[in-house]
Amino acid sequence: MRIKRGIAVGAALLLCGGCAVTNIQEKESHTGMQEITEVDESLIVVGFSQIGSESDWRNAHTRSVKEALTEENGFYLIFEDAQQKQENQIKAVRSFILQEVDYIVLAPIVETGWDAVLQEAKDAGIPVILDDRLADVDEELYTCWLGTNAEREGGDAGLWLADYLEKAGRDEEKIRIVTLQGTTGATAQIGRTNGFHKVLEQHDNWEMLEMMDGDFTQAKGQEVMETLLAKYEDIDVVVCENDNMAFGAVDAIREAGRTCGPDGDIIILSFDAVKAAFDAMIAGDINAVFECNPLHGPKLEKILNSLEAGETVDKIQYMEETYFDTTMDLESIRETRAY
Ligand code: GYE
Repeated sequence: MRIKRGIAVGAALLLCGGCAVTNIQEKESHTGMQEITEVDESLIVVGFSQIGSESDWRNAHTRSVKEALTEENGFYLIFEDAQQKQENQIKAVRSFILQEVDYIVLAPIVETGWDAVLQEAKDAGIPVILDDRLADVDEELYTCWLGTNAEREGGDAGLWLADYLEKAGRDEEKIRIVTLQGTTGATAQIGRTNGFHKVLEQHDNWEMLEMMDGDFTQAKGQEVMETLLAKYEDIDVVVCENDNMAFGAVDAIREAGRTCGPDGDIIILSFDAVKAAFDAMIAGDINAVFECNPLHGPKLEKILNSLEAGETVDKIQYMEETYFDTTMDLESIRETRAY
């Protein structure tokens, strides 16, 4: 167990005198005073830099991690929400290093820009677990990564579309597609775009009219869809790189007096499969959703316990995922969804 150095520790040591607590967490309070938190030495201290709360998926992910890394389970979790800003994540990681946490869990908003701060964590001897999205760094700089196979998800969406169009007798027809992309440079954006494009390239009659960044949020998804609807008269398919952008797209389509879903003019494909996406499929607004499982907490807990026991863990760990469309019994599946 590490002990913080510096002024704060001086104060903390005076505070706890000869007590058994040896791990001390400290942060600036709103008054500018330093708050000292005494952490039981048996707990594993984890600093988690979360991206933000941009989507239903993200909120489910946060809940899952918080529910797993509890004191009852042997953890002391320091949670930092970066409000969708990489600079806040870098600050959070640096503060975790200063606090001498046992492990850092980082969900990197985009893949680039992490070399320096992850090198600092390595130099401090703190293992880093990348969670959800990848960082484009030397693989020596992180212990392992847990997340989704976004490229496979994108490919599955493309294959589903090909099959759907064929069954509808539209496999020779010109198909005009637009994409509402996730945050540019994020693993989920890169993977889903690339995976879908691999299928698109095999279909000469499919045309990608335009791809626009909707930042994984409902508001931006709606705004971007409004722009695309004003620009292109004929749109056959909208690929939404997450559910919340799909909800925004559906609103924009409705407001423009257009229709979507299995009985409408525009096919909507989405990713995540949060509960509200089941409602949208049941309502006939979205055609198919490619699942991305946010319940990382239990797997993360397992990884941390293995590392703590000195075991090696798989460098790359994928979540299990499937897809759902309106031909399925969505009402009963929805009942079993945890998010
Ligand atoms: O699909 C989206 C979220 O990185 C897989 O981020 C994650 C994505 C998820 O905001 O809803």
